[in-house]
Amino acid sequence: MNTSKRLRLLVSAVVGVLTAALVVVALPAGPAQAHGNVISPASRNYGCWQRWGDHFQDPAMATEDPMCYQAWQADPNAMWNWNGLFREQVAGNHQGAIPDGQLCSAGHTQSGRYNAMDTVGDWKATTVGNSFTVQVFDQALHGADYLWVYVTNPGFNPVTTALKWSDLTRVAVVGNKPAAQWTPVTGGVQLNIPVSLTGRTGRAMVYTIWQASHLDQSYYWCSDINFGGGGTTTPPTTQPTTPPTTPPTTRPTTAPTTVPTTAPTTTPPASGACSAAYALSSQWSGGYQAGVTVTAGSSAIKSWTVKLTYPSAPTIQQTWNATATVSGSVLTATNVSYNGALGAGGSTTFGFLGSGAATTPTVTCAATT
Ligand SMILES: [Cu+2]
Repeated sequence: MNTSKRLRLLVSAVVGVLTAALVVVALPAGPAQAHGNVISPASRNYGCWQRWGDHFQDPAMATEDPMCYQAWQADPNAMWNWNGLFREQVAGNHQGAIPDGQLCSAGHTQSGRYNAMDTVGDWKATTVGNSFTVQVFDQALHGADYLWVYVTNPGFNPVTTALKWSDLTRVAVVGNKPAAQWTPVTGGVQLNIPVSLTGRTGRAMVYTIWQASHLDQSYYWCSDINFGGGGTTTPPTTQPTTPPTTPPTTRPTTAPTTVPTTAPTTTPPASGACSAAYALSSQWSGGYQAGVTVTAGSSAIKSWTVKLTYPSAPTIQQTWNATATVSGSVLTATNVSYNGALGAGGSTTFGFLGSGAATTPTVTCAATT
């Protein structure tokens, strides 16, 4: 993924965090949230989030991208939590855990949050050659015990047919791969898995299983592809823009779901250096997740420090994309090696998990130039 794309994703992520504020989701007990997805060829929910996350209430989605539209209506959290499509305690028995017809929702995982991923229809497909690359993004540096990549068999048509295990042939296997052996990218690490087939044309699906290394946590993603007849596809950097050629087989019958929004607490740039915006991403009984967007002022910066001042001392369990310390009621977060330098007006995000009830901090940002 190139830099401008990734920047666009970051911007989308920011919008996602802001618009997802106040959406209360039930999270499983455990030390960490799920963090990862197949970004190319984009999985169904990652692709929807990528294409529509920054304007998800645009009515054009209903006609331009009807499968994403039905999915957003079914549960917007399937997109805001684009990195959480996983199951736990499967013990390697993926086929036993996930029934036919439910492969794209990981067997209705997370209380059915991702069920709309199973909807049969004309999902946007990424055009690939017979040799292409599956790009897995690991936001949480879990690494992998293994990754398996499947492609549907010739003749399978995802536009009309629900996916079954018997439709799939495994075409790539990656063994144990600690995060340190993945490629560092903004916000995490990435692994490129080459796939090489012959004689394929037309629509198909890629099914990727990522067995993360930190727990018995297995991720499952459906990516729609269209074999364009070419030879090798270098990892695509743009999404297809062709609208669907047939109407969807199921039409949404309810009004679009509106995600509540709140304004973030924002401070103006301090002496032109940087500003920071706090947003609550989600909360549940006993904890919450929050994100902070750091934006450089009118000139580039080399590093940043954000201070979050709370009414009382916060308890922070985990932080990503920043190094954080708590002293009294102040959480001080500084950049990590890869996100300290920002161009003029550029931004980055960091996040954390907190214990207890979420309270809103006041935010300040300081930078070195
Ligand atoms: Cu995780």
